[in-house]
Amino acid sequence: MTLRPILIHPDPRLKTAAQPVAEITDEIRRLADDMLETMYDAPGIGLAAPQVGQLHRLLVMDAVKEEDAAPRPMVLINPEVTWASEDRSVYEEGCLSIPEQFAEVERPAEVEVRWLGLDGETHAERFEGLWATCVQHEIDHLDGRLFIDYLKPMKRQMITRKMQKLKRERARG
Ligand code: K1U
Ligand code: ZN
Repeated sequence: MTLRPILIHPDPRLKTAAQPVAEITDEIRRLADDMLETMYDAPGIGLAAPQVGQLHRLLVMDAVKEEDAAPRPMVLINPEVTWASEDRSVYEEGCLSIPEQFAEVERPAEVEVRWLGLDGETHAERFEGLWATCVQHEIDHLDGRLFIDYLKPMKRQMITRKMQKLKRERARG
């Protein structure tokens, strides 16, 4: 397994809708393994393929909160939200592509999602709490949408400028 560099906003690949995965190949299996390792290393609770520069509809997540609970690494290929609750919840979101910036985002409190697993089977599950927030945040990445797109333009612009500065500093070393 290999750690993959995470793209930092602004980057055109983070604004591009990803393509469905047509076949589960060794390349896709390797990408999923690398993304899980990259997510745990970051650390994060989710990661979408465009964040590592791969425009495939694939995401990984593990939103287990309890420190002593067993991890639950999940790989979702071609995920689709099939139902969303009318109830909404607000969570202070972060993003590994927008380091150290957090903002409240309102989303459906519960969603049902259908996806293809690495086993080639179709899976479906209802998510709530942090899992629901995370899976919606990651599916947004697959559609080229970032959590800052839900914010007022001034706040979004302020965060984007901070990220441009961060990228300039990182490039200088
Ligand atoms: O997609 C990403 O950039 C990953 C992102 C997912 C996410 C976080 C919060 C709400 C919705 C989606 C992160 O994982 S940011 C890091 C983070 O939230 C975290 C890191 C360590 C422990 C707990 C949380
Ligand atoms: Zn993100």
